Amino acid sequence: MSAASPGTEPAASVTVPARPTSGGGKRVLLAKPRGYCAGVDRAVVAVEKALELYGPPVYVRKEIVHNRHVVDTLRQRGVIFVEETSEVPEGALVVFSAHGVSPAVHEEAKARDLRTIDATCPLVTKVHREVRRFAGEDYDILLIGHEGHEEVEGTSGEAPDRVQLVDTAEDVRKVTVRDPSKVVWLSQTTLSVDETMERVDQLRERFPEIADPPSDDICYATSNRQVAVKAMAAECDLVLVVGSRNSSNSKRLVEVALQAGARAARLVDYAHEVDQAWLEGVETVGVTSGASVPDVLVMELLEWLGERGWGDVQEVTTANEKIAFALPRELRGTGEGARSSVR
Ligand code: 10D
Ligand code: SF4
Repeated sequence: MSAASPGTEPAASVTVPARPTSGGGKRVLLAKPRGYCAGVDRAVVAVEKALELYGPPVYVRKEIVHNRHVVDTLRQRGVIFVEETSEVPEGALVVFSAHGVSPAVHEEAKARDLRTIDATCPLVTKVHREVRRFAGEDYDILLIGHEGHEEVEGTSGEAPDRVQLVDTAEDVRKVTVRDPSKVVWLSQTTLSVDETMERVDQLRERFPEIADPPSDDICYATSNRQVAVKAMAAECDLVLVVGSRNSSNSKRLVEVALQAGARAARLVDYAHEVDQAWLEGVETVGVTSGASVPDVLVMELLEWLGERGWGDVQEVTTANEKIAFALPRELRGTGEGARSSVR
């Protein structure tokens, strides 16, 4: 992976405050960057704009992003979430989620005369383009990703005959290609950077000529959040990651925290889900959140911790993110630069 992700300024220096040496050492280390990425903010704004311009109901295929609070809030405002476009009434408006959809889904929507807004993150679209390009050049594409995840379903759908999903080490052992000199690996955007590199090493042992993606597929937000949690993990007795169970990048933060030396790590949607028993004997609590998580949920967790004695909060900054994306094409000119209100 590249040293600094695009749209990111590395912090001038990263200081992880040392533990207090004597008594009353309860403290919180708060990771930065955490929470909303540019693709999530754009997707949530797209739904808000659709509600504003066309009024409810607005249909959204799948969860716009994998966060319970975001989905529940938008549902209360008049969004109807569906699993498939076949559930959307003919002629109605449907938004495609940030995770992207296959060309077959676009075709189905067209056939049913649906009006569409495509909120696919531009960094996911970039991987779709790579699949089309390598498939066009007749490569076998080994897509590293998690089975059943919406993003890989959309990405694979660009060239189902050429893409094979590689999730586990066992998948690497089993996969076969037509011509080992014409094979490339690509990946889902929200994977563990370290685990992916392990998978790539295993693939390279089997296929020494395997080509790399033209640029990193794991996105800046995923890798920055992992770097931040890694920086503080070894100092933490417990890391609390705010995020939903179906959020790949949030779940990866729990794993990365544990691998980087946190004594324990847990995923919670809300502060009230924290079990008091997790805090027994704990001095340093690390806090971070996934790329689909509004910061208000992190603030509520800090308040909850503060009420229980963890009021000393120190931010550990490993990078400053500067990236923002233009609205989906269908919404251009409807007020650029807006930020989502579910934050
Ligand atoms: O599960 P996930 O990490 O891919 O999605 P989530 O909605 O939690 O975060 C945003 C990431 C997207 C839309 C994939 F690029
Ligand atoms: Fe885009 Fe990365 Fe955010 Fe996914 S996690 S929406 S790829 S910026």
